[in-house]
Amino acid sequence: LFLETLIGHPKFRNFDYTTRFIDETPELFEPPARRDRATRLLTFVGETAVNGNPEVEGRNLPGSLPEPRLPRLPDGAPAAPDGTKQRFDALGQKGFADWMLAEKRLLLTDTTMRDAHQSLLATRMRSYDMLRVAPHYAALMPELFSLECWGGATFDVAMRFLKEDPWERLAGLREAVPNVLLQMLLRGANGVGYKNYPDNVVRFFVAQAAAAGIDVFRVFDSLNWVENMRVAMDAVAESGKLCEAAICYTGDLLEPGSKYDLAYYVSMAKELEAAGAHILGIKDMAGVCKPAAAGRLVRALKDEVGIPIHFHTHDTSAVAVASVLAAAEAGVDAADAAVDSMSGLTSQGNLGSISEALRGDPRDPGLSRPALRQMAHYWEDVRRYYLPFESDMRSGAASVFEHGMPGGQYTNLREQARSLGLEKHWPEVEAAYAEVNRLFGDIVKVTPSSKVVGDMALFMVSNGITADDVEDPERDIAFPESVIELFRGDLGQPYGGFPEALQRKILKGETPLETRPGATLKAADLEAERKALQKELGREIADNDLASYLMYPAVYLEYARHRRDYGDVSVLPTPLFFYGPEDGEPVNLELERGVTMIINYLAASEPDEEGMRTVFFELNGQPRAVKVADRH
Ligand code: 3PY
Ligand code: ZN
Repeated sequence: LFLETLIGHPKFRNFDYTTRFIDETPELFEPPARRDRATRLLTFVGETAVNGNPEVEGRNLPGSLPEPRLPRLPDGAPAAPDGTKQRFDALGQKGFADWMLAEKRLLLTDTTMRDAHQSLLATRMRSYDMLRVAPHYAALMPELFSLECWGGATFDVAMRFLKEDPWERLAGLREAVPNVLLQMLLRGANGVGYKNYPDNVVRFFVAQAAAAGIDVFRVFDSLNWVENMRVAMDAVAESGKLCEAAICYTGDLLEPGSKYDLAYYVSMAKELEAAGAHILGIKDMAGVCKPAAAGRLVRALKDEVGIPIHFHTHDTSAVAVASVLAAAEAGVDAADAAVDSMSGLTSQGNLGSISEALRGDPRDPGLSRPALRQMAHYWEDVRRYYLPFESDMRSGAASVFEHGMPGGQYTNLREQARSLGLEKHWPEVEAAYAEVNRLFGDIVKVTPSSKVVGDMALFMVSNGITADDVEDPERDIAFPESVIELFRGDLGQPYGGFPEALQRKILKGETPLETRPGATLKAADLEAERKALQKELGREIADNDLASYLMYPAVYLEYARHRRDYGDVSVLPTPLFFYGPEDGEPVNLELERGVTMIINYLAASEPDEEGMRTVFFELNGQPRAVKVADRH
């Protein structure tokens, strides 16, 4: 049958020609490491043609995917007019912070390339779609304060699921956007991971990120424990970049008797200022900072601290734009938003709408209306590629004021619940999340503490365990490992401490840590780690690779093996990467600047006795084939 398909194909009417090329391409049968770059990529494409990309298996798939509408670059306009990057380079840390304070405009950060897709699309946005539009940002949006484009969950997901190098993404963005500050989210002592790392690993990571192009580091701690932020904050300050230290907003400061009240936030903000922050972040990761609370908080902080303030919120309840406008009214210096078509729901408030709401106002952010519109078109088209990762949420939901789940966690936890067969029990999971928060003593919930609360909520719902059972000293419970670690102090100390009775029950006699974990974690021997990795992979290990490995050893090794076998798959357009090739639709790939190749998928054979299929392509007009194991 496959011969018929092949012979029938217009490109392959000459049968001699097709048989000869198999003899002429012995590299097909060589081990992956020795294959040339084109063959490795073709093997990956062949894999998706035969087996599909496991990342989208069993999910909703999009229909036809037209080319995205890229913004138009006006003829003769500068490619990158001076922006905040040039200003920062000229003024330095303190001078730049003073400029922010003096600036009338509301400065806006676009989170589309980090938090927006982390919160809407399970962090699956590929570098390809970011790098394509990056030069348009440089040309058309130089008035932005920053592009949040790195850190948070993107680091892990890039390697684990997208099989691409987060450092190459950053280098590409830096090169394409030389005029706007690039911003990342750093989880303090947890780096871009889910646990506390040794101090020297955190320092090493920050130094690499600064060298690779990050200008603004938003640093937070998942329990708002300033002690756990200092190492990262110092490392940022020493790197010469901007340290934006964030207080994580939780609960409702307007509610009488709230554990996290105005005095709490003001005191934490002063600690962060004294610890050397250049900018103060208000990180409302769940989107529970109501407009009136945002106004009150910003006014109080403007009175009490002397550094600029940057407000971050989520639109989970649909109130984000109102909160941003209230913060702007109260004098906040900068705020976060996402391009229209990537805003709303668990993402940030709408960049275009915030800009319009303030047009003509003294706080007008000064962004170009046509540029915003074109960006919205681009991301609208690109978003369709990621349909399999969309959550089922249709509207904002005020239930967030009860559970307080971070926007970046909501869709992930929902997905986890689905995989455990608990989709129908989602309202119970939300309720359990709120119960667990109460049991844990009303803690700050943001990565990784939010993950622990989520683990416990799923554990309770799937095992039918109630809050009373958890608190009952007579009832033995096999707590999830992450819960034991939290109560052991592995993530640090929560404000007000852990509830003692529950801590005793969870730790079963083990003594909890009360000091900063980084103070006792053994320093990593960086050069020994590098040597071991070099041996394992049989190649030189650069600082960036080492930093990835130190954050995620197993994920990095798996990624490195994928890269060795298939090459740099980030050059593949997203539809090809997720959904495989379309018959007779040549695809133009840019392997690196000036090096392109055109691949045209033709056909795949039936499996042979060993279950291998031969996949036939044209590569730059020449026939090529690769062998792929059929996994079905
Ligand atoms: C992250 O840490 O990834 C977050 O987005 C927290 O809000
Ligand atoms: Zn966020």
